[in-house]
Amino acid sequence: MSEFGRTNDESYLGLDFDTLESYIANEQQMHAHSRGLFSNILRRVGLASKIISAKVQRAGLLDVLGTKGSVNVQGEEQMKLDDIANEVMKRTFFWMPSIAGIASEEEDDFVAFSKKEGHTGHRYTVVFDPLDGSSNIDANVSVGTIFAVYRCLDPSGECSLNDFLQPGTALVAAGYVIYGSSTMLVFTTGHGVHGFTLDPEIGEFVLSHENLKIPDRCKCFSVNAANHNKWDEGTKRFVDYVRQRESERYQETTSRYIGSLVADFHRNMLYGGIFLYPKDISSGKGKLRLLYECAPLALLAEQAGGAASSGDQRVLDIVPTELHQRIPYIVGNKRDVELYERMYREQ
Ligand code: AHM
Repeated sequence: MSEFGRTNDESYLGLDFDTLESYIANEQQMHAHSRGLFSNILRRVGLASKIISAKVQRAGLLDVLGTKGSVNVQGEEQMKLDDIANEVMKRTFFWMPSIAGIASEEEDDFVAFSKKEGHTGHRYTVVFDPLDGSSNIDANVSVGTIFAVYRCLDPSGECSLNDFLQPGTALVAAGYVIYGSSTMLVFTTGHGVHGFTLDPEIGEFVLSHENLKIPDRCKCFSVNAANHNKWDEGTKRFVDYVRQRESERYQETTSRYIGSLVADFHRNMLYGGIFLYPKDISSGKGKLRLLYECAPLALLAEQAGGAASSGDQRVLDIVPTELHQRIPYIVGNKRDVELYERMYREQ
């Protein structure tokens, strides 16, 4: 019983906790000069993720699992869940006067929004992968949404490609939503990483992980081992070194790979570990996209005390040359990422 004569459960229901909304309000009060932009972006992302989460959970029932263009029993054309999530995210930001445009994994080109009448404030662009890992969805595997925010280079000008082709060091916010056994929103605005879990009973995101830090141990080792013969010698050496489990650091390491980036990243953030998607030596390219997958998660990793690298460069320093650019991606504990970089350089 608490001092109010309630059980712990009742205490939880008795508002002794922070919701996304109360957290945002507190943060805004603490920063007197805040114009509330991030507050609004986070509110909107919170709302969008509730909509996407509901769609993901009802995917089988809603009959949206088919591929685009396929027809359901009523003879209606089905929309892929990726496309639904993309529309939700696009419309989320379209209504915000401060957002100049978006770039999405599901759009060939960036989408510029027309200026809202009377809006004279600063303008931002948002990049996102609306439903990462969606090829796994038929098997009920966790999927996620990744997002990040850049400041427009010329706030009073038209939204252009260059507003998106900025390095991760220019990011002003980044985050992801994981649709798993529960739905969680995890984000950073450059002051630590905070995680909110959606309580379906009350329909609110509740602060569950304040100031997340990646534990300094390599519990989880995540790589698609079937690609072994496509890797460069440095990657092979690193992977073999970890798998031998001779060094003290890797004696308790276990192999974990879901094949859904947000889920792999989220687990490693909580347990400690390293995720690798190295380049394929025949194409010389990685698989994952710099702008809306690698850079946002790299900012979160660094804010949580970790690191992210392409092997020879810090991911946040890479200046994109195209919207859908792919890079080799190694992210996780700083010590493990640094060891990978050393072996990559020495090959
Ligand atoms: P996609 O853009 O085709 O959805 O691929 C992205 C996904 C990531 O979520 C995941 O980390 C990776 O592809 C897994 O790739 P693989 O199946 O080659 O291991």
